[in-house]
Amino acid sequence: MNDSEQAQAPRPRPRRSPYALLVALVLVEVLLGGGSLAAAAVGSQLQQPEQPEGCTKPNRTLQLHAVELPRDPATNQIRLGYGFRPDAASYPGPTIEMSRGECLAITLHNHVPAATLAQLRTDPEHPLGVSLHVHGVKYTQLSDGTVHSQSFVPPGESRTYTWFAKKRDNRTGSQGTAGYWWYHDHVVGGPHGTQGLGAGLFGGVVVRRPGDPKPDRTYVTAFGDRQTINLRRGDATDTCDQQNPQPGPTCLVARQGEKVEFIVIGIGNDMHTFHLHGHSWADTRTGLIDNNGVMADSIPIIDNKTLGPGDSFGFQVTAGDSVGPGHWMLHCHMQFHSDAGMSTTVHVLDETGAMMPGHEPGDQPGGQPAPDGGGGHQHN
Ligand SMILES: [Cu+2]
Repeated sequence: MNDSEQAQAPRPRPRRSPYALLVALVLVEVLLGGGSLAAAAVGSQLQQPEQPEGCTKPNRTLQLHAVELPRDPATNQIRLGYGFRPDAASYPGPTIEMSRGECLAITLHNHVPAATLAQLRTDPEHPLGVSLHVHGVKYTQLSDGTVHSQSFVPPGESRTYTWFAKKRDNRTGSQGTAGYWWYHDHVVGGPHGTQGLGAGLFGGVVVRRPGDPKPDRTYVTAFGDRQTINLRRGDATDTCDQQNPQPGPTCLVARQGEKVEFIVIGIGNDMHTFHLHGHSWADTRTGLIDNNGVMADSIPIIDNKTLGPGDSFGFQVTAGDSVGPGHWMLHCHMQFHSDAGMSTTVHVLDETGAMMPGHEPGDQPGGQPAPDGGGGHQHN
């Protein structure tokens, strides 16, 4: 039969589809009191495992709070943060440290007002809530932190997420989870949490193996859109008090000789290159060479690393190693990004804790308020 014949032929009677037949069968089954097929279909959704394979029961619990913070003074954008306490929320949120083999139950409490979440919503049909989505460690779909899996937290409610820092298993080929990762919202504003991320709901994760060196302090630097480090740029990236510097998201400070750990995260839409002055590290899982200290030429030693959206890496350096105290720049090495203010300073204090002269607030380049208030993507 060719096309024209088909067009003129009487249309065959529609056949009952196999789906319709299935539905009818289920209906009959349910009406007769069996209902086993329907129950199985519902049950498969309800009976998802809460813990990933290898974790029978969480061996640690943590409380995490999502709150609204004061708006960004430069752009008036909404700011949200995670914190171990509601009054200690920040962006980036607190670094979540895990030991290899550990199974962690994190209860997320959503204190962000519904009205704020509604303002960030891009589609009026999208549900209001926040979530916790993690990279690198193991979790089941119930801890995915997404809308489609219903694993988010409506305003005023709480939900527990289970993360497992699985150990490497050479027998099965499971690669393990040690290293540097990150967590973030995946729900605010839309199904990818773009507005939640842009408002500040992200933080670093590190999984340590037995024997991994512990740092004296850890800093997270998230490189994002509009030439921002931790959603700030220029002077706003560095608010260190020169006389009494207090470590925090906008004051990267360490004493000479301290082990300082950096967790570097790419958020948003742009590519970046992370560069730290005066310090270098091995391009490995931890930034260290663990081959009994034997230097292997096959492992690159770097001081600059390309970072795409969603990427994370980390490393430890000895502050001021071979170079002494000072004001060491940390910046994106895409030149127009650093010129626009994507730059901050790591202050290495001397052994007495004093800051070297030669750095005044306002020394950062750029620092003009980012003109785009809507989380868009632009170069300027
Ligand atoms: Cu950049």
